[in-house]
Amino acid sequence: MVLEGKTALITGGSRGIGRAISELYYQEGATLIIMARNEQKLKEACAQIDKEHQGRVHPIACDVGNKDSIAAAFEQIKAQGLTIDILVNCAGINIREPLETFSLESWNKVMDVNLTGAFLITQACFEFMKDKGGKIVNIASLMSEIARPTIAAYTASKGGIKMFTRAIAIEWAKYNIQANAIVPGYIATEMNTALIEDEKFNKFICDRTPQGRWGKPEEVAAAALFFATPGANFITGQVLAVDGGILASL
Ligand code: GCO
Repeated sequence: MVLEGKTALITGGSRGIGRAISELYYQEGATLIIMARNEQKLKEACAQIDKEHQGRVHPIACDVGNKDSIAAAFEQIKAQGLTIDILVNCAGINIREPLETFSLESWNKVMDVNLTGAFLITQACFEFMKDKGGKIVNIASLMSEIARPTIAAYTASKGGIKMFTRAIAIEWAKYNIQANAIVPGYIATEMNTALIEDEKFNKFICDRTPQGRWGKPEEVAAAALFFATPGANFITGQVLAVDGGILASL
C-alpha cells in the first residue's frame, strides 16, 4: 500500500489510461479525486473503483478545457476539505484532420484540454503542495517525440506537455515537488478504438512496435505509480516511454 495516506487528483481518471491509474492508486491505498467532464459516467466509474466502499474516491465533474469549470472544481475540492499530494494530468482529447484543413476551433479545443487545462490544474495544485511537497505525473505521448499525419494539434499539445513538465520540475524543485512525464506508446483505449479496428493501421502499429502489440492501460499505470512513490524522490523533469520499444527503434 505505497500510497496510503496520500490523495491523488487524476484528471481524465474515469476511463482509458487515467482509469487504470485510478484503479492502481486505489489498490495502493490512495484517496482519489477523479475529474472528468461527464458527471453521470464519472460517478458510475467512481462507484466501480471504490469497490470496498471506503469513501476514498471523490468525483469532481470538470471540463478541463474550461478555466471557469476548473476554478469551480477546485472550490468544490476545498469545500470538501480535501488535500492533494499527487496530481496526474491525464485528461486529453485527439482530433484527426489533415493539417491543411484543420480548423482553428479544433486546434483550440485540443490545446485547451491537453495543454492549457494541464497548466491551469497544475497551477491550482500549487497551494496544496507548496508547503508539503508533491508529485506531478503528466501523461504525454509518443507524439511528444515523433509525429504522424492528421494529428497536428494533438502532437503540438503533447510536445508542449513534455516541456511543461520540465518547466514545472526546475521551478518547483525547491518546494520538493517532482514533475515527470510518461510517453505511452499505442495503448488499447477507447480513444484508439477506431485505429485498432482499422486492419491496416493495426498491422502498421504492431509491425512498428518491437514488442509487436498494443500496450495495456495498466502497463502505463505501473509507471505512473512509480513516479508517485518515494522511490522517485530524486527523479524530476524526466520522460519515461512505455511504448513497447517504438522510440528506441528505427
Ligand atoms: C493517434 C493516436 C496516438 C496515441 C498516443 C500515442 O491518433 O495516432 O491516438 O495519438 O493515442 O498518443 O502515444
